[in-house]
Amino acid sequence: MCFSMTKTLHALIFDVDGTLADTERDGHRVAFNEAFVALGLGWEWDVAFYGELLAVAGGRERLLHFMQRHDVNVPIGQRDELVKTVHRIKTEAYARLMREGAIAWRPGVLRLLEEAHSRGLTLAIATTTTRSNVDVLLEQAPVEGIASWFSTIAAAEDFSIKKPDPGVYRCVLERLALAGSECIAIEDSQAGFEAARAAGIGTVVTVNDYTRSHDFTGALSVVSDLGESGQPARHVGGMPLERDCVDVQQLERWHHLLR
Ligand code: XBP
Ligand code: MG
Repeated sequence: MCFSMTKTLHALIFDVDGTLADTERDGHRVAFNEAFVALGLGWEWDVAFYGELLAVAGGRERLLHFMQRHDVNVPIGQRDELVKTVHRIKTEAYARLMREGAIAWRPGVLRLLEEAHSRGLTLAIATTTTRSNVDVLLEQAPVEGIASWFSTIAAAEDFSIKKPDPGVYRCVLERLALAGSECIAIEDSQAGFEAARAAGIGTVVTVNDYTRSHDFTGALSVVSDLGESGQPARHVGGMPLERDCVDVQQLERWHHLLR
């Protein structure tokens, strides 16, 4: 008889921005631009330029980086205060955009969450965004009570250094009392993938327009999205996709093959 020490898959840990929904281009970017207008700053971040700024995780950090790298007429001593003001207005604008239904959930996310929840897998969120942004997204989900499905949500307020630092994933693992090897992370960006990997968590990546050129070497699998019935996911890299959609059985198989 053969005994093995293979670990069971216990939890799925989801990133938010770019993974649950394409919030960056039509959500965060638009909200920043609204704040710039409200404050008469005369700045506008277009879609391509915002893609470059996404190299810096976190809205406040991104804005400070922008001011440091570009010829903006704001004295250095006033920048931290301006970042706070812009971010407050931006966060309000983001919530309004979400309530207006500006952003749809990405294909297959709600399907996979429903399946995983019904099969008793632990669900969690690990994001660098502000907690209220997560709450408003979950409130707007077309599935009642979805927020209660998540055993823990770690957001910007819960750790000090943002992705690719593994702090947010370590925070989730500690709260769940699980090892990285018992979980799979679902991410969309290189920074997110590196954060999960550094916490010892195998990662499935769903790329988007901002992240498809990122380096995901070492990810369990890289796919176009999680796939819906009639709208199959496309395999991009890593372990092969053996069905039309990324479902719990496929995740368990990738997780098993990793060990
Ligand atoms: C993505 C981010 C976020 C948002 C902005 O995080 O970098 O910071 O762009 O949100 P993730 P805030 O993909 O890890 O969810 O302005 O609230 O920081
Ligand atoms: Mg992301």
